[in-house]
Amino acid sequence: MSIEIPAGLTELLQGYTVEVLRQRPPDLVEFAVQYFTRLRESRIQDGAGPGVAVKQGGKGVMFDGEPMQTESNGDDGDEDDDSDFEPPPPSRFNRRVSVCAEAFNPDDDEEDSEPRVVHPKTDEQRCRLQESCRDILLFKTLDQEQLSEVLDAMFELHVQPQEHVIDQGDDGDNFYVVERGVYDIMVQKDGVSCCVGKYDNKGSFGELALMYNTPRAATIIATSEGALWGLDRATFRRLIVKNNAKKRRMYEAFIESVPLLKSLEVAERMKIVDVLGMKSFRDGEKIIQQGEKADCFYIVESGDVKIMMKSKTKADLQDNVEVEITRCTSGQYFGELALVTNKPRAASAYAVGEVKCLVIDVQAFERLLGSCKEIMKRNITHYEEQLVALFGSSMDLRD
Ligand code: 1OR
Ligand code: 1OR
Repeated sequence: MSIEIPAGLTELLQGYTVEVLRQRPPDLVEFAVQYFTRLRESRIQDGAGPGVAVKQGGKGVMFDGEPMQTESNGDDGDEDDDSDFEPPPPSRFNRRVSVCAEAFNPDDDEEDSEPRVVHPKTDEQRCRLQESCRDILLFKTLDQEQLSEVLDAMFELHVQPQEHVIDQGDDGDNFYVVERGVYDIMVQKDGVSCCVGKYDNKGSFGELALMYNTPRAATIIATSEGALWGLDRATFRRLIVKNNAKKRRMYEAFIESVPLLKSLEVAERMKIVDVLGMKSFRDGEKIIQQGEKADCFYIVESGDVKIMMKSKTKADLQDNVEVEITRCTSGQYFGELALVTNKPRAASAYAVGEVKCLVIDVQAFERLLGSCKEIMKRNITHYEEQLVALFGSSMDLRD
């Protein structure tokens, strides 16, 4: 008996498998529905007859990539593929109609020939944009050229109190950087909407749906008048997602070796890599200031970090004397205490020699490091013991 494999079956299943491996969707069946629906649509559009409407591209079978914003440029059908072009201003929070399992081969350079999205800006706008993006971790690992492409593509938006910038469950259209304003993060659980955090005049959101092709995971509501910078989905995927593939290669081995993260699954560790930023510090540079509000967490990649605390004794306080309490070296973390306790930074941190740190913002910390918190809390208990030993006081670091 011989079994005949229908023509195209292998490529068809291979295409789906490659996409699953690339995008790691949470629900394989749901993803299959999206993938094959998109495949059928692209076949109809191409006027292709029966067969497999997938394109052999780069290192795998790929869907045709999503067209960039030219799509909405209906009457302007003859753009030159290599030239920069100015897309029409994006409609305000226009929602995408459907989630599609668009392919992205991060190692494929083909997309470099796609037209760039450019929203012209005045010098004053550019200054504000640069200032808003200074601490955006997702941009920290881009090279100069990629960063300027991102900044060129960003567009300004103004929001009013109670305006929903993102609604949970929608498809992802843009990534947003906060210039000013306060935004509540609402997550619906069992039909009840809870505020799980906020962006207070800084930060960024909306990366998850664009990175993983998933519905929006939270609702973001402006609680004040505010200003945002948006980055369209196509540019985000072309530059940030491509860069994430590089980040995974660079940090995979290191992240695997970090004791704190040992208890996580590989996929969870990779999600940390996707959102982390890298910061370098010169010898003696202050990384954390005791008493300040905290918005991120650090893992030492190389170099040493000195943790210094202002002494509790009255005489020392007057002189503002800082005492070295410990050092962190490669693979160790610091800056978790304020995030776990919701208190100001308990100590200052300084670079000893050249230091490189991986940085994770507070929202990603909350979202991704939940299962590591127990380990951190155990270690915080040691801080408290040491505090008593060093200063003879039993200040409770958690209050
Ligand atoms: P997005 O594209 O899914 C909503 O659209 C955005 O809210 C999301 O990307 C994140 O950028 C942002 N869980 C999920 N998304 C969050 C969260 C969050 N916080 C901010 N966003 N959690 C809160 C962590 C403080 C976990 C809640 C269970
Ligand atoms: P943070 O967010 O409060 C300062 O910012 C960081 O220093 C803190 O998180 C910890 O990660 C780190 N007490 C308080 N903070 C400490 C301590 C510490 N050690 C490291 N950090 N100790 C007791 C105080 C005398 C421990 C001494 C070994």
